[in-house]
Amino acid sequence: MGNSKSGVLSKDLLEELKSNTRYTEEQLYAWYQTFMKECPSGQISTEQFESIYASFFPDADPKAYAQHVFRSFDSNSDGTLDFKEYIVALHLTSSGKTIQKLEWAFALYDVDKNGTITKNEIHEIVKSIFNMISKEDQKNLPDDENTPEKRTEKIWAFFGKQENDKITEGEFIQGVMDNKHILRLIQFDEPQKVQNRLKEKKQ
Ligand SMILES: [Ca+2]
Ligand SMILES: [Ca+2]
Repeated sequence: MGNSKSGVLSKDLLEELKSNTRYTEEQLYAWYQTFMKECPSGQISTEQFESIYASFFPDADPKAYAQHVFRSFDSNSDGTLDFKEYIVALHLTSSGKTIQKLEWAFALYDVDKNGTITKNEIHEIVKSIFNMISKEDQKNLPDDENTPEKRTEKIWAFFGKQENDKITEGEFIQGVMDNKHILRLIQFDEPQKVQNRLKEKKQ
């Protein structure tokens, strides 16, 4: 990571990102230029990430959700997003495969990163998602999913879990692939919207 501050994209990282994403060398160089221009330190802080969300959701309270998304992208848990984590996130949310998106959704919901999801963790993420839904839109939600508590119950029931059970990554991915309702209820498309708008802004 020390090298990332020199302003040059290292060959190793370039090769790694080329093989892990669908981006070309030219695209990666272009992203790198933009990234270093916006974040000369080579790292995005939680605060910067939150302020990006805040600027896109001025009428909502996206702070908690932004923190969860940040955590899920911060794969080495050092409290910042470097260029590699940024590109992996960008690729994942804009053009990744379904299975990769679901692996990421699992990471988002696994708040304490211990490899399983509890009902409390579902509730915590669902609460942060509700803070992003306008009051108007909340009025249009079905009766049995119009509060974080009800929506959590509904998701938990779809997975067929008892109160103190846990969901493994395999169960989570299978459950979401088998049941379109769960996919809608765990709704995680906001980062993609943010990324799309960032791209529009930068081009
Ligand atoms: Ca990191
Ligand atoms: Ca957990």
